[in-house]
Amino acid sequence: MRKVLTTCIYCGCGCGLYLTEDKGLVTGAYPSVNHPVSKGSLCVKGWNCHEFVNRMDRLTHPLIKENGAFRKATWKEAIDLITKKFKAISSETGADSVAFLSSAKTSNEENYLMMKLARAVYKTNNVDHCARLCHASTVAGLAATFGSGAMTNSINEFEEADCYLITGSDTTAQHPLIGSRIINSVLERDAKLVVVDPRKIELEKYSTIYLQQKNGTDVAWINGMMRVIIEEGLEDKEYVEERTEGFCDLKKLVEEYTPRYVEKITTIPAEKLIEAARIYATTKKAMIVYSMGITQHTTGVDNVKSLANLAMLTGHVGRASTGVNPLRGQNNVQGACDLGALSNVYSGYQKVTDETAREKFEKAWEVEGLPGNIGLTVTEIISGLDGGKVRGLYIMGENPMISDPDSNHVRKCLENAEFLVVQDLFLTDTARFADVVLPGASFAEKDGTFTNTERRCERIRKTVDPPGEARADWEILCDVAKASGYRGMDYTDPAEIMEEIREVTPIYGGMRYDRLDSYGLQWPCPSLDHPGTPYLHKEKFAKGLGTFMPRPFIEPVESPDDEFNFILSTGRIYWHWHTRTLTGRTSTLEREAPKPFVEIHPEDAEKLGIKDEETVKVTSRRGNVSLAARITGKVAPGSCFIPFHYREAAANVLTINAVDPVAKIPEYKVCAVKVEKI
Ligand SMILES: Nc1nc2c(c(=O)[nH]1)N[C@H]1C(S)=C(S)[C@@H](COP(=O)(O)OP(=O)(O)OC[C@H]3O[C@@H](n4cnc5c(=O)[nH]c(N)nc54)[C@H](O)[C@@H]3O)O[C@H]1N2
Ligand SMILES: Nc1nc2c(c(=O)[nH]1)N[C@H]1C(S)=C(S)[C@@H](COP(=O)(O)OP(=O)(O)OC[C@H]3O[C@@H](n4cnc5c(=O)[nH]c(N)nc54)[C@H](O)[C@@H]3O)O[C@H]1N2
Ligand code: SF4
Ligand SMILES: [Mo]
Repeated sequence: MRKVLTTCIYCGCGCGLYLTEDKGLVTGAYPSVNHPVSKGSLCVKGWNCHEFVNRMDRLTHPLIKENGAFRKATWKEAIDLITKKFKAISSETGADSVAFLSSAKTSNEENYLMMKLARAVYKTNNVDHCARLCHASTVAGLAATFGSGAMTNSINEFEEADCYLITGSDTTAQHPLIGSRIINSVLERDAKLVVVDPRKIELEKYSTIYLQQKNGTDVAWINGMMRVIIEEGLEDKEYVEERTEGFCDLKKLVEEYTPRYVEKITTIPAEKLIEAARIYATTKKAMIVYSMGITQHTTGVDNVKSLANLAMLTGHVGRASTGVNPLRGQNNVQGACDLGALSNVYSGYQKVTDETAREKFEKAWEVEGLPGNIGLTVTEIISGLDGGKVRGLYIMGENPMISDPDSNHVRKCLENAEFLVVQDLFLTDTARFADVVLPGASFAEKDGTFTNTERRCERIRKTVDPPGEARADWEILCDVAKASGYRGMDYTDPAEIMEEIREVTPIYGGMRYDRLDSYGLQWPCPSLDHPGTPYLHKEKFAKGLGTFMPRPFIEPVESPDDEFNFILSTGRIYWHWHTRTLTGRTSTLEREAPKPFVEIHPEDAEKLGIKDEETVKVTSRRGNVSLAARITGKVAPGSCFIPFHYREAAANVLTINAVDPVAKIPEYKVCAVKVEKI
């Protein structure tokens, strides 16, 4: 059996694993022992990440829809049709009538090419991807306060921290190799663990103190903690003085957030808030860890800024085992952002609105007239299909029919799309609406790089050939560019694409393939002799002084009322991945979690006369789903939780398409529903 070192396709931990190959098939996966993240372990998804690769229902040929049905097509036919349509649309109604959705499942090189195709060939900044649904608020909030939107510290630094403040991250389920480091620290080194989450997650069992807030009230408790810290003189005065600006404004704003006032908004008992604030402020090496519970709100950017304020106030940024650590979700969502698959930036976060940056990319790509207007974001692109603002859409490796908010609205938009291309491994619910479907090669069938949550850019390696005529995304994108008349997208392999990325992207300047060979390098890595950067903002912040950005508490857009009297929150479980395209085709995972459910508190179940596992109907202003009730004390009375993995009872039928005004991220974590016995 051949063994090939590569990187896990699932979460942002970025574990290093070996795929085994026998007679042209991937037969298994097992962990690298020396890899700095996996260190000989994987979670259950990693151990089983090879299975979907071999499934018989992989897409193996391009498909073209004719009279409502798909037929097999040749690559030439499919690509000619795509370029003909895209060119016609863009010349008829302008460059911004076409749009591109890139993919955090694909490689850095592929994301770079997707944004190059949109910008250099089709002259539009309408290119975006699932980071918009995920950590867009982090990128905006941390860039404003610290000057860089990335996780400040590294995964191995979790092993040395004295305190963790975990909020809105179900760490053991969604980032298992980070979760296990936290548990080990608590059990073996007596580290303190503060958990703030509306739902009793696994880590609650290990916590020093647990605060259960009402969903969507984070700014209030964070401001409250800062008030306690200032009142008790626990702030790091020297740090605030030397390294930050705007403290007076912060002090003034948080004055109002007394523990009693915060209790009224959040339901967190005042004494608990005070105790938690003391623990975080007085430990030397304290790490803030957060994820979607903080970002997926109409106040997502405010939430992130507030956490950044808290960390600066206590001097917990710029040292090992401290910092503000947004755990990035998809295997390569960090990389997709770094490489510019976002509507406002080129690779390396160089702004499309900056004339110097535009000139630089015009020169590098040998084109003229790169657009300077910020493009449309994911939900704006999808909404734009209805009404014809967006007439042509090219989706690579995303499944918005299940993952975007308000599915009934999404369905209408996809139905009304004038011309839709979907490039995926499987015929997804989104692909069914496409005019052209292109078969991509999976992570096991191509070379490239992924960048994990700690900014580590690491290799993926081809282990087997793709099935049928499926091809690597980078090859397909190059062919589309060529057929569109552009000569500047011709590469022999991903290493050559990385050479171009290095030239135009300062933070990736030193990422040459031979240097990434064993376990990768962490950006910023500006030159070939640079060793990479484990933690950020060491002597000064990326932007010089860190800026306090105090924010007042604002209610979520939709709160419970007499009719829709429950708060619904949506998220994930350990066994499944997003729209279940991959994990639903993996027998062990599917066996453990085969069907959709809604978590309801025992008190509510009793009031409604609902028994465990009984089918119930959950309705919001946008639609309804029927699914099994799971009665559990994990959720608070008056709230319920549905994982969004299951197309059979898709949580997004219920969610609201309201977005943060700055980051444009949807409020997946709060909407109002009613729950009924059927
Ligand atoms: N098994 C598995 N792992 C995954 C994924 C997957 O699909 N499956 N997806 C990956 C991706 S892309 C991402 S982005 C990450 C997401 O990882 P997480 O963010 O950890 O996952 P979620 O389940 O979305 O939500 C996290 C927590 O937010 C809490 N929460 C809900 N509302 C609020 C609130 O108002 N405030 C606060 N503070 N917390 C709240 C929930 O109770 C939950 O515990 O996971 C990654 N890892
Ligand atoms: N209600 C609710 N909705 C949510 C969230 C939530 O918490 N609640 N979370 C949001 C978040 S954080 C995220 S990240 C999004 C995720 O939303 P999506 O990105 O839409 O979800 P995935 O299921 O990961 O879709 C990835 C697709 O890529 C395909 N794929 C895998 N590898 C490759 C490849 O190499 N090439 C190509 N071409 N395709 C490939 C897979 O088959 C799959 O169809 O969902 C969001 N939606
Ligand atoms: S922790 Fe994440 S990267 Fe590691 S094996 Fe599990 S899913 Fe893969
Ligand atoms: Mo995500």
